[in-house]
Amino acid sequence: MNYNKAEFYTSFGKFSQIPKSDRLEFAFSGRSNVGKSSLINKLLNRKNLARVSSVPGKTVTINFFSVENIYIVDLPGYGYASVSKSEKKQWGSLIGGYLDDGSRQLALVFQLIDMRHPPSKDDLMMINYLIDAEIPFVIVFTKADKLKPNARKARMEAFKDEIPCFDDITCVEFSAVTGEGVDELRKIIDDISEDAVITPQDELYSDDDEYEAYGEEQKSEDSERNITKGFNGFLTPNRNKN
Ligand SMILES: Nc1nc2c(ncn2[C@@H]2O[C@H](COP(=O)(O)OP(=O)(O)OP(=O)(O)O)[C@@H](O)[C@H]2O)c(=O)[nH]1
Ligand SMILES: [Mg+2]
Repeated sequence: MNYNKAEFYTSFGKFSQIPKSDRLEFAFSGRSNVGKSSLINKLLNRKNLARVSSVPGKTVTINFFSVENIYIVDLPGYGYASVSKSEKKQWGSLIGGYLDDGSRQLALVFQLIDMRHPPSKDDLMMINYLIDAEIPFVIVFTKADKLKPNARKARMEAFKDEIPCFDDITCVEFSAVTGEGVDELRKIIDDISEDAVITPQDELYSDDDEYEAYGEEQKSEDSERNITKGFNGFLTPNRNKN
């Protein structure tokens, strides 16, 4: 994939406004200020395509960037203390609506966690949500440049106990300052995009009842084709196994 070919596509503050798409989507999730926009800029080789905020909580929209035949999706950050109740509600319906939308081809979520700190309550809620919803995800530990080697080692060791199903989750250590981890992220996206079988939009089911009516056999056939549930490398961990 030529990451230099990225363009800003569109931005939405309400889930209902987001147009359907036939493209694979790679979404970046994490608390406000964790470095989502900085990571996307690094990934796409641009200084300020995804705006980096000095004030946390600035990105309250879902922003789509187009790279060749995929979309990179910058999700609004969570966990910013001083947002109002109504803003929180808007955030919830925006993210929840997006992640729950069975008619999109969400290939993978990159869940960002600040490497310097234990995961927040909201981070853990997100991770548990992704596991329970069977959404394939990778954890990216950000701001790696801010830790000295020993502190970094200690933090990475601590994450093993702090994050559920840690052993089954693919993790990438990243810094937007040094560029560490960026090749790894590109490779993950490239590998999925190359292997992907794109399901045409009109064959995706957004109505669960209609989906049920197809019966189990058809359903499993569908799920093999629908890569949102079937990409082998990053299947979400099975909680029952642990
Ligand atoms: N040292 C260092 N600073 C970083 C890194 N990534 C992001 N930052 C800084 O952290 C702050 C927040 O970065 P953003 O990329 O705007 O974070 P965000 O997750 O997009 O935040 P919201 O849009 O509010 O959700 C900025 O001041 C960045 O310069 C990194 O890898 N290393
Ligand atoms: Mg941002």
